[in-house]
Amino acid sequence: MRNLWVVVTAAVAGTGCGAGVRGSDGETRESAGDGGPPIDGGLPGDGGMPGDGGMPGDAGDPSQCPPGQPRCAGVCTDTRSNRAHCGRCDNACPGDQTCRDSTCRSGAPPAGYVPIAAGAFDMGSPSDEIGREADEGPQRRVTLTRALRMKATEVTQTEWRSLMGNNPSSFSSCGDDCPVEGVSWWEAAAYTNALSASSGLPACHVLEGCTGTPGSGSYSCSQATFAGPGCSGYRLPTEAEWEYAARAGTSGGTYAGTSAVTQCEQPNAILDPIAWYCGNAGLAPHPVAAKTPNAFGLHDMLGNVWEWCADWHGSYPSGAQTDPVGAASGSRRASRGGSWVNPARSVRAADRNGRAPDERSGALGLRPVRTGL
Ligand SMILES: [Ca+2]
Ligand SMILES: [Ca+2]
Repeated sequence: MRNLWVVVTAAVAGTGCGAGVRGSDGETRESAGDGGPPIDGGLPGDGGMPGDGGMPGDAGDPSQCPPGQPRCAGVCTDTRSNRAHCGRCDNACPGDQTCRDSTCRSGAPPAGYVPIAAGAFDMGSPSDEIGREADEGPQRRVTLTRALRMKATEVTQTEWRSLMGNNPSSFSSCGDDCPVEGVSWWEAAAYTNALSASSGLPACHVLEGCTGTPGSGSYSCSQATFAGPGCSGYRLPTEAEWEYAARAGTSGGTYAGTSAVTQCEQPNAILDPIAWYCGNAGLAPHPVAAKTPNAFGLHDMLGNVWEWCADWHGSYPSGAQTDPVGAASGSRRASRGGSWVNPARSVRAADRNGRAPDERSGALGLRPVRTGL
């Protein structure tokens, strides 16, 4: 891992604007990162509503329950609102969730996260989009059936440190409000699991065979199982969720339009207001949230640092999909959005990159999501 990191760092230092390193998969490795603006500081844990907790009380004659109230653990239970038996007897709501209308729901929304309604969009890019690469197609209709909350900014160095106790960032001198980077996919997934644990929520990325400490530079695992977008804890977004969020209802190269140029040309009227990339970042990440957010209130979805997604990086199927979670297996994990070192062609909503899960880069960080509003 260390060797990989060194290689990546060297590549970043040596390539400069627009340059790339050809990866083993033939895709240009957009090896670098960039940074973003500041902060919402606080930990996302939502502290939570206590829920109704109480037992449903006994309904008198033990052989008779009111209509619509099954007997759970021997007690007639209104499963529409009982958080220990929500919707059915064997469904207990986790941590800070309550049961409303037979469904476990989040209590107070986590600070620093923005709501994103369920919906449908055209995922990928049309064949004539400027800067397009083959893995962005075929463009197809994707429906997301679950509302989400997504962190408004990349996870900052302060946020990582306060939860994980270290700072793996190679640009630590950038400051507390700069995005954490230098994290492998395993470490990004472990961070979201730690967030979930801090809120009493289940781990959404079940990691096995792990050694080392996340953020230490040597953490790695042998296997990860994704609990899927129905998981109630914090997690990495799927590629579909990430792109849906990045587009925020738009269909061009970026949420501010499509850049007419593909490299680091300056000025760039499309990218300069919204993204740190090779044309304006000075070969370094920047504090999060300094650039104009998209219509969902998300900063630095494009540029600053790449963001790990839950999916394996694989080929898109043709035909419409609902709640896709990517390829069933693979060797590289998806990352999205481009970074401080990348050219304009990589700083697009549809652009994809794949990296080995052990890879670390000063241009690669993360942004968690959580299902439900
Ligand atoms: Ca980013
Ligand atoms: Ca790409």
